Amino acid sequence: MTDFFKDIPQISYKGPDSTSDFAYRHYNPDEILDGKRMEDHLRFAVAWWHSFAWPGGDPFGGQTLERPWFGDTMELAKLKADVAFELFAILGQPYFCFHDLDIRPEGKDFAESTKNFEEIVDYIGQKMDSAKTKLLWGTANLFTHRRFMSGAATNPDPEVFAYSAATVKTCIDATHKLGGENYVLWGGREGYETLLNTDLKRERDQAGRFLQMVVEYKHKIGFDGTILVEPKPQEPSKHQYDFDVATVYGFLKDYGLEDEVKMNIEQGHAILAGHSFEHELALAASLGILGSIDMNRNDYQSGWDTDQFPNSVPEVALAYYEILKDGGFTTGGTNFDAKIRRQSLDPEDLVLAHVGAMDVCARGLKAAHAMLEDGGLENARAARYSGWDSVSLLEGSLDDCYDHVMSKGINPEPRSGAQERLENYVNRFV
Ligand code: XLS
Ligand code: NI
Ligand code: NI
Repeated sequence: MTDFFKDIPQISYKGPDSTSDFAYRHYNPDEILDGKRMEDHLRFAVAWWHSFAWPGGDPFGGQTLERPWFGDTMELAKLKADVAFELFAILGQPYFCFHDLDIRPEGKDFAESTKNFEEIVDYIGQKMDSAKTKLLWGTANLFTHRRFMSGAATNPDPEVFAYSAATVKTCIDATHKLGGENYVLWGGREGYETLLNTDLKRERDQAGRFLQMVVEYKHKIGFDGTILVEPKPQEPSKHQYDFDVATVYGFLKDYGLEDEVKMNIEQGHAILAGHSFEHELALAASLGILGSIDMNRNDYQSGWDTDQFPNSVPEVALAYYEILKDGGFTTGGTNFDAKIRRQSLDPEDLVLAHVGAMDVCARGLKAAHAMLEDGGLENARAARYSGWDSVSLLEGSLDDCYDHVMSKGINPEPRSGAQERLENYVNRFV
């Protein structure tokens, strides 16, 4: 045991009337919704990078958080892992997620970085043997080091492509070894700064081949987790190739990957792309590629990817509504790709950020489940489209539509979309 979280109790469900800061008021892991435990619906994960590797900097100032494990040695990386598993235990968290760079010190070259990584992966594997927490997904950090400044898969330098592919191989191996249920690719540098020096077509083809290699490797080693792409329109690059769900779907189709790859959809990224979170989720569900979520919001005033923990039940409810309607998570889950604010210095701030977010998600899930059970939205939607039940226009032609209108003297009357009524309906549940 480290003493980082000393005096912080294990968090448990105390019910909505509890006034304790250190209690779940709504997240009750064993509560059954639709025949499934709440924990198994939500599948929460702690993000290693924001919770343990982020120093608290912003564009105008450096580190604010002091952590005894900050530094570049293997001993400190192990201390970080010890503290991480203590947080997982305090929260009762079923999952975590990591990038290679979050868990190991950077070595002097690829071989040393890989050696460090494999050693710490084994260390984490041992900790997992006696913990309940499992790996939701692993990923490679192909954006922080200066070698990736012009992209990873989309770099003009083939040696960076190779370095990135080699890194991803080690990260899939680690994810497989730790029993991870998904593998994520987010292309932070897979975009450009200026078109003046960029060959769009070539870069997109490189990214397509890279993703094919990932899928080929997954099958080669028998990794049966889901490969997930995480869309984001910009930041750090402009015009990222994985802009949003629709863009990524077109990309997957082009490279024959639409049955192999699903989406990890982040709330904040959806907002950056000019969408709502539920739009991205509903679209992915309709395309059969909804995989997992990063449940972190942006500051709506600043317009940046501020990675804040969720705190709006109505928003979260609409997101889980789409997820439940799609049948719920299979290998995916709810990752808190979220960081505390840079003034939140205390260990308990990290705990309470997760506690609050988990309660918000639990309330959202319960509201979503109740709306689905009640069926009000689905009935209204079915009624709105019910005219289609008695016609077969889609099998016909323009001529058939012409004959239909002429022969029946059709003159369509507009009908109300009833938006306010449906908004009022949703507000009954949240
Ligand atoms: C950054 C992304 C990143 C991915 C994992 O904006 O959200 O954290 O989730 O690389
Ligand atoms: Ni993000
Ligand atoms: Ni993310």
